[in-house]
Amino acid sequence: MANPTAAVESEVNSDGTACIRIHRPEAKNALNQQVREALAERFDAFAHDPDVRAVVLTGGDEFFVAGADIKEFATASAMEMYSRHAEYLWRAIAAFPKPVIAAVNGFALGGGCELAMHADIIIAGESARFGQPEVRLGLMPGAGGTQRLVRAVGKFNAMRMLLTGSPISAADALRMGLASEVVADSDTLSRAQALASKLAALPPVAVAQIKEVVLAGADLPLDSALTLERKAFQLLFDTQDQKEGANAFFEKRSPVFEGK
Ligand code: CO8
Repeated sequence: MANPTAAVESEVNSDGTACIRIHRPEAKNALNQQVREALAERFDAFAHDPDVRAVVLTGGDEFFVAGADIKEFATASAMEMYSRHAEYLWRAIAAFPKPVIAAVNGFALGGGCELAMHADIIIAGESARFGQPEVRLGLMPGAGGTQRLVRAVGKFNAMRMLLTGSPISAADALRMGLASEVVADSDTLSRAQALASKLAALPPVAVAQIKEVVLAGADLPLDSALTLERKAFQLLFDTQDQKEGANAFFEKRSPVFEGK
């Protein structure tokens, strides 16, 4: 892949998609500070790159991410953990305005499961295992695991995962709503890329508004969320892409969306 940055590699494709790959096989892709900084840097860069309309996030064919790097916090004090301000790095991914598709084969544990939950769509290979094992280390999730998981799978599924630390299979993740699709391991990345390519061809302002309203609205009272939706819906009538979409429909041709 082009643009290697430490253990995070990325490439931008001509179809408007980008792929970000974590590549630290010696530690099962564990998220050390260097990987987290590189991830934040890539997401920041792609947020501002008009040639990127959708991102695939992967760890490769065999494992996604085995969590935060345990070596980096085994002996850390509370003030050391506080001073690292990992939340600034996670925020770059959480606030990323374009669709993110996680392609997950193998383990997505701890910070790896939390990273997958930052995505908008999760394509899981049959080998995928999702878990929040922090409790077994005398810890708890610290990057959204107690909050995003319960919102995704509900209290009783989330509590079982969080309190026991036991990972779940791809099939269980699909059943619970923690995966969007399960495919053969050999198809995970290509399926994610095909989906990203489809999203990249859609009107980017509408796509971004849908993502923003779904995420922001989920934590608002219904009336406020519906107001937010209505305002975003109205905003789209000022885009050229909305006119292009309607015109192409009546002219029985494929629309060409320019993000304007
Ligand atoms: N951190 C550091 N090194 C790791 C990690 C990790 N999370 N996971 C694996 N490694 C290393 C191993 O130490 C080993 O190194 P070495 O070869 O030098 O001994 C190498 O990767 C290969 O690992 P294994 O031999 O254990 O490989 P297996 O295939 O037998 O097992 C597993 C793979 C099941 C993934 C196993 O390695 C494992 O259980 N890993 C730890 C999983 C875990 O507990 N993750 C949660 C970490 S805590 C966390 O994520 C908190 C998040 C908080 C938010 C972040 C805020 C900073």
